[in-house]
Amino acid sequence: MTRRRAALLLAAVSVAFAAAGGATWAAFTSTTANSSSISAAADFTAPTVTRSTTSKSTGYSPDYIKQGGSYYVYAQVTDSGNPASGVSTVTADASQITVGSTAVPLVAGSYSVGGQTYNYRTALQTAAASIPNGTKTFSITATDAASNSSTSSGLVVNIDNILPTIIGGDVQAANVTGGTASRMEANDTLTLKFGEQMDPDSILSTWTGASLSVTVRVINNASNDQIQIWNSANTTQAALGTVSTNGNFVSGNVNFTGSTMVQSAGTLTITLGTPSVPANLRTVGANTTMTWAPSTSAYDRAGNAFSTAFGSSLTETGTADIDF
Ligand SMILES: [Ca+2]
Ligand SMILES: [Ca+2]
Ligand SMILES: [Ca+2]
Ligand SMILES: [Ca+2]
Repeated sequence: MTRRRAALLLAAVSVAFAAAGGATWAAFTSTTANSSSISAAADFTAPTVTRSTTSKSTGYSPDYIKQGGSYYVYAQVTDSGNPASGVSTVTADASQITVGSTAVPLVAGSYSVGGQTYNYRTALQTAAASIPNGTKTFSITATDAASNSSTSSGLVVNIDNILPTIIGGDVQAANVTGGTASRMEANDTLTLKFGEQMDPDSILSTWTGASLSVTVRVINNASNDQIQIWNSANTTQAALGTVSTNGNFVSGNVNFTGSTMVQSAGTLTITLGTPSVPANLRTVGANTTMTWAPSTSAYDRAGNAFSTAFGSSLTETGTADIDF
């Protein structure tokens, strides 16, 4: 093909597309004289919603909200094309959560929730006053500057209106393999179980549930020594209330520094670190039955705070046994 023929063909194609009226041409990338084809480049590709979540406005855990609660819809949106024309608008249909909210705009920015980053988020929304427990769906529509549009639908948010209580909870302790039973020591474990998964950020600010260094305080209290969990620096108490050992485990206060705490579903496992005053540790040598009074500051993934409606303290379950 001659250079002139190529130019004519290019012009003809341009006219044809302009007449069709549907396409926005971003650029022509190559028109080689020796080729019988013309490769044109434009953005015919709608943006992609890589991930999204609808989450309460506080804490760490994503994907959960409660009726009447405030929430955001987040999305990570990228546009492609050759070249991409760029994301123009992103909207959410959250009408199953908030009546009438069929096209809530998401604003570009840098957001983070549940350990993920997002580049679009709605303004703060308020869920309907009454939504049954279970799941609801939402969708996200993203449109690029060339008017290509895509919708991700059937996205799920969990509705949880049930307050965590002592029901389903437990407190247990275990002796480290090869350790001295009935004596607190490094690598013994304390297990605190809630009836449902809690938001770790409500227990210690910025905690994600991954293994975290903490200080375990054992407060001498005659024959009912008390246990509290504090942050690594031993300056902020975790919202885990107090465990009463009903045993004489220490003759004076002991801090287990470099202890660790990790979350798995509703269960927190605390592994004791190094005792600050080993001489204060005692071997109880008898069965003990612990009780645990959780904190009402802790809340679940939907933001429901721990409630004392069924009692403020729960008792170690199972057959009477030696602890630690
Ligand atoms: Ca709940
Ligand atoms: Ca032990
Ligand atoms: Ca004591
Ligand atoms: Ca026991």
